[in-house]
Amino acid sequence: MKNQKEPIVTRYRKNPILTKDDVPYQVATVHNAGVTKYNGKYIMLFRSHLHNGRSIIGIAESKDGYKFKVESKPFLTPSNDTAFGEYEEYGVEDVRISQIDEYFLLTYSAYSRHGVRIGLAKTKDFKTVERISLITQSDLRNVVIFPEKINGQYVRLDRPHSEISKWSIWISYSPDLILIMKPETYHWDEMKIGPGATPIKTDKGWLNIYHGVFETMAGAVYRLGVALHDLNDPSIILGVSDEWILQPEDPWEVTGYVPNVVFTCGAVEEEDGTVKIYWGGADSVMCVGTAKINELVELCLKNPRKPL
Ligand code: BMA
Repeated sequence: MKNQKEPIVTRYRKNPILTKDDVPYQVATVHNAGVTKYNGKYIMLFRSHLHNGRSIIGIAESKDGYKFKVESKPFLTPSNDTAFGEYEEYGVEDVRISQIDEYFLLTYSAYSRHGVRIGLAKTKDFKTVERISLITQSDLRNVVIFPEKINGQYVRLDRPHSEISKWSIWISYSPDLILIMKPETYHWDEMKIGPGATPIKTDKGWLNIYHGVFETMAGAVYRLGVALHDLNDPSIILGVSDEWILQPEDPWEVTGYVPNVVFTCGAVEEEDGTVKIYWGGADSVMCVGTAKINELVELCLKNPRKPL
């Protein structure tokens, strides 16, 4: 285990890795990207605010996971098609990518006068994208789909806004919705928690990198934490780390469009046992850092806090 002074996530020394200046069309921010590997390359689907305050999704590509080149046109903008358009009028945000067989499933927040819902789309090649359906009722965002079917079912982590259990993580298998993890009182994630990156399969369980929010006198602070879910039944939580793994520290995480935010929508597992975690800094720029998967797993199991 690392000694206490060494951070569990090592920030890339050239962060931020992507900013609005790298985008060939006019945007105000680059943040909260889903990231995956396709054809040996890293694909990043990032969110940008336009100058009207609404968000669209751009696409960038990289050979090494650090240096990304943005394509000339956005990847996903609010649909003009009537079926989806009405629900995407206020913008599309925070894509998560999950590969199942030959398809990459994309979940994104669709904002409209009817509230925020999750849209599901799919792509095979990151050139064309096909919308499938809106998959939640309103007031639900941060949906992450597990990257394989478990016991024959698609499984997802949800974050409905429920008065019964505010801002918590639920799990659903097609029709079910089960509460699995709540914010912990007087803890770094006491205000809200939500799914972050697509879960990563390890021999000890599914590693879930999530975000937690703490309200301070100066506003909310967004941090990242980890939880471990049972491989065969991910509604069983094997452990939730008591400590956060990343908090806003760099200047571009502390100051920006929304101050004091690190927010993840994607992480990529590498063959050497590390994971590249991608996060938006202050809703303004994209950053990356690496961590050892076994250390993150150990953090979930050692001195875990209660999930509920
Ligand atoms: C959340 C979402 C994220 C954002 C975060 C901090 O509610 O809107 O997209 O990064 O707030 O502003």
